[in-house]
Amino acid sequence: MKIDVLTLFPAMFAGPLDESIIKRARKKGLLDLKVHDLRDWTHDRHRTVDDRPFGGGPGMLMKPEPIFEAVESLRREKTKVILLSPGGRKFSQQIARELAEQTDMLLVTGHYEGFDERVRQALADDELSIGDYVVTNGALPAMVIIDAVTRLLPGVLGDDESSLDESFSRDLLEYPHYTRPAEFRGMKVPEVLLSGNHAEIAKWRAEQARLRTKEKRPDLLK
Ligand code: 4FV
Repeated sequence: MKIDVLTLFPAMFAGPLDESIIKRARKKGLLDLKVHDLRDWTHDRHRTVDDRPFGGGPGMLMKPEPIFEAVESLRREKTKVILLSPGGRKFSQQIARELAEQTDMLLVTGHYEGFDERVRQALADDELSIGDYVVTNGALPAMVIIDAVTRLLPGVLGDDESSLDESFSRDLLEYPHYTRPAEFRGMKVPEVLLSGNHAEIAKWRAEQARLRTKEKRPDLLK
């Protein structure tokens, strides 16, 4: 998969996407990630990307021109242009699975009070929000989406890492997990997990996932 990111903070991407599973996916060529500085598509001495809102009001807005020029120069035939903003579809594991089918994405990240509306109208194929709260810019939302999608790409997770039986894979929270020691500070691992009876273990795990979801996230059961 090819992912391009348009941002005012390219340095924020150094680190989180250079470790562990994502680093390995990039090395194996399963993810071709490029981060682009929006200011590279400005032409004035101050490399201006923002301006005051028409009609007044607090803060600044992202100007359309640099974003249009950047997207039009980075976009390829199959590119899905995705805007990151609080007004977008609420990102979820289902959407992560959906995006993992794509071959080519361009993530446009915001800053200040957001985008000039014409960016949304004329450029965006989709708009995503990572949640109902406001962050300082779209870099972290973009990294969350890149991480959640990349780990679903075939060949990224090794055998010992699986996305099959995890939270939200069946709209249920995960069952409780335990590892050695079988007893820790008087806290024992449930007997069934030590029984070797895989049918019983599977039944217990399914029951636990359902109970835990009912208790903590009943909205998922609807
Ligand atoms: C956001 C979110 C988000 C809004 C103003 C950046 C900020 C500034 N993006 N999911 N929640 N963006 O808060 O995606 O432009």
